[in-house]
Amino acid sequence: LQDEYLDQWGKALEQSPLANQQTDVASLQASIAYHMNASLFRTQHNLEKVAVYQALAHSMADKLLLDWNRTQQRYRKDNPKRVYYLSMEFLLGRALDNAMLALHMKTAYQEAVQGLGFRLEDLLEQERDPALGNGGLGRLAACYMDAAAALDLPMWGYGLRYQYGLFRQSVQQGFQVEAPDDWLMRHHPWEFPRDIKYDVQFYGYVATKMNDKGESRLFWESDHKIRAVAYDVPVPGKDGFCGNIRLWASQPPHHGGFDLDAFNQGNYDQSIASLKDAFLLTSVLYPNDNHQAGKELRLKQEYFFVSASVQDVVHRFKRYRCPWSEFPNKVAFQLNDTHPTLAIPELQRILVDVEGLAWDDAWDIVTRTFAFTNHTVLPEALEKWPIYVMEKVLPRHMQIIYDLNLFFLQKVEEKFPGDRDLLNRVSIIEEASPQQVRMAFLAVVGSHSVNGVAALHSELVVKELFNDFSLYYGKDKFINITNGISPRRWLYQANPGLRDLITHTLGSEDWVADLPQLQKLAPFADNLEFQQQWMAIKYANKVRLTQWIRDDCGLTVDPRALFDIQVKRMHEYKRQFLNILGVIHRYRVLLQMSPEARRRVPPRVVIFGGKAAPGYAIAKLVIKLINSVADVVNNDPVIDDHLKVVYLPDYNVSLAEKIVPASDISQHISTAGTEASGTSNMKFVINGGLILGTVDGANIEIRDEIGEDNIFLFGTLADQVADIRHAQKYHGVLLDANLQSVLDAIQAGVFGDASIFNPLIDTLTYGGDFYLISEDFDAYIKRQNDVDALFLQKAAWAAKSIRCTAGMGFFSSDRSIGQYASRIWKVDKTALGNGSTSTAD
Ligand code: B1H
Repeated sequence: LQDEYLDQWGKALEQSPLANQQTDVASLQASIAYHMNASLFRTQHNLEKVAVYQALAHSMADKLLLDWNRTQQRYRKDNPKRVYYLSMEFLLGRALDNAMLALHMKTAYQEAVQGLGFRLEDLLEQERDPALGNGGLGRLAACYMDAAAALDLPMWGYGLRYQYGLFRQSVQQGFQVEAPDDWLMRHHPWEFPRDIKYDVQFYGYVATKMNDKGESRLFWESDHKIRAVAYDVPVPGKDGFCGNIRLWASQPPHHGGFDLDAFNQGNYDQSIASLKDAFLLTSVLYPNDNHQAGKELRLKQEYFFVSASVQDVVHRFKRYRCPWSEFPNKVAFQLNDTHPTLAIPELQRILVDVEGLAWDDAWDIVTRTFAFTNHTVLPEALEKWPIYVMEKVLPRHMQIIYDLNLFFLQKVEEKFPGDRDLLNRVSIIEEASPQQVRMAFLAVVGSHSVNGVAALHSELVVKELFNDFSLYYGKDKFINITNGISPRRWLYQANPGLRDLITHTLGSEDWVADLPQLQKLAPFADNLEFQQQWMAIKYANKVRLTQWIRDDCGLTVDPRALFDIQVKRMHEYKRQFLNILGVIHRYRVLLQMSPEARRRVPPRVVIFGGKAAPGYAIAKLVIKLINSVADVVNNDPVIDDHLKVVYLPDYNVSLAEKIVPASDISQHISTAGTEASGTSNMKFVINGGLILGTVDGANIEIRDEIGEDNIFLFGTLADQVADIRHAQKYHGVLLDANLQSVLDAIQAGVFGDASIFNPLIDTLTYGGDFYLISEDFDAYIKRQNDVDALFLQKAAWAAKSIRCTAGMGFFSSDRSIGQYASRIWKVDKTALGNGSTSTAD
């Protein structure tokens, strides 16, 4: 467009309602009423809460859109180095509350909707929680996008727009029942479809062809194409900054997927066959946490996602007509685990086959562009793809991987001559039957930096997963960046009571952007009046949770009891089984006590929540056991209020926002060395909840920050686990005596039909107690008794609670993202506000 017209567009926008949004209550009401009529095509004569929520969301989104456009326009002009966070999962949670708080408009909107006859709290509950992730890995991606937006860092997220998110869970007869999460069935005002499309191909064959320069090149051709279309999701930042997540949806490539010829011949199924293919591709998120299912459709999802994203980034890069050698100075790709690793051979393919670069030049660009975050050392979670599947779905990529591997192994051979065993160990191709591509090795070889997500985990990554690689590349390539959480969502938004007390005490809200300031709360830890205010907020949060428990489970619990919470995906390594076995032990001990003795034990409410992967039978059986125990304990008149067991169905981000601020104790009790980091541990502690945990993942750094006295740690250490397992193999498992009586009770039918629990009990005996439940049982029970004892000392408990929050400054996602920016991406966040970038570390 010529400059004069550009100017005219600018002026027109300035005159538009979008640029002239007022934030007084009457204007906000006007904007809500406008959207009710114009965007939703409804009137006030037929109103449901959900419609008012949608109108309100539109009104709020208008304000974000303006920021979005301004921010992205600035990047386009300044062309800074950009970061692309590639993740198969973004567990964003609800958007409206978050956006209103980020733009400081919640109070005004509250008043506005009140004047229109609604309570803001009720409207916020109308929003469906977009569940485009499984657990910690997906939520981390969301916290990182939030931090980048808050820091004005030019980072985009790329992901998939699954038609169905993580399944919705209900409990029937104590068993988990799954239903599809049809989150898009209702209009969702927080995504913006774009006219941006790329075709992605699968299958086909590789041929030799001449390119424009008369050189012979390999080309990958296929008739099987699916189109990726972009949906943008705004990420509210600070001071008018707004980030972006671009999610790809699959569509048929041409003519909307309709085959008119087939239709005319009466082949109706055939006429819409490609439509079905395209619909299926991004229809559903695979519901596995820390487990690879290895389905061909998943591989196609992964490639679809990275191909569209890489095409989009290459397209953006070419707009500026920079030489290819500049690519790593303008682009950083961060791989959120191995799921997007195909981006590495994909970029190599585009550079060599399509853009005509020499192999080595292309590879140099690729390896300077990619960095890889590993999130797990569990063998069942490490992605491997059979070569016969790869060759069929992605024939050219398979060739490229073979070549990369060959050149890599040649270099290893040069450095360590004659070590065939080593070559076998580091080969990207695993010589098993069938042969497999080790995606984690491909990610290491194609990246300039590899990081783990907590100190212990990063140590295990170097020592165990990638030991040979660290010898070859040197230690510097392998670093640690400890996970962080968004203080905005997990304290500011989720716990308004505590937020206000902190702000009042510290004199301003500056702590949100500078979390180490929380340390200034420490001097108040022993102040009685402050303790009372602090615990009153905790109590109010517990009351709020009891209401949810009543509504969701029909169970009444006493908010004065000790709230003991374990909410996370159901997995054997996370040991919810240990927790419920401990509950049974407590139940039996309470039954044996005199009424006087019982009254000296603080009453407890033990709360569980979390989904099991639909195919994970043992994890589902633990859910059943929890519910069976709850049935018995909650209805035992002798026990009365001394112990209650709650299983909250359909645990998700918005439920977490209600649960986390209400904990006295939360449990993070994975077998040492198995939980890479954990992030809910951080969320609980920052909200003044104490934790009972193992010496694992980020628990260790939390202890280091808040002090040994303010955390209940127990159990086997990571470096002892292998020996214990080894010993079990030879001598079998000698069950702890208390644990044995707990198992006896289950098998005697105290909690209903015992036979269904046999497979669960077998995991402790047959083949060894792999997760060391028996080994850790006694230490666990003793630590629980310490918790009881402390809970009776109100002031001592309150002081520890305050010290917990005070010590959590390190765990802001802003700190994590700052470290990624300086150590890996080489973008300097402080230089970005005025549009420039720096490559200095
Ligand atoms: C984590 C996963 C994961 N690690 C495979 N790995 C998946 C692996 O769909 N899959 O195939 C999905 C998820 N998730 C978690 O990442 C760790 O268990 C946590 O300890 C960690 O806090 C979190 C974020 O780093």
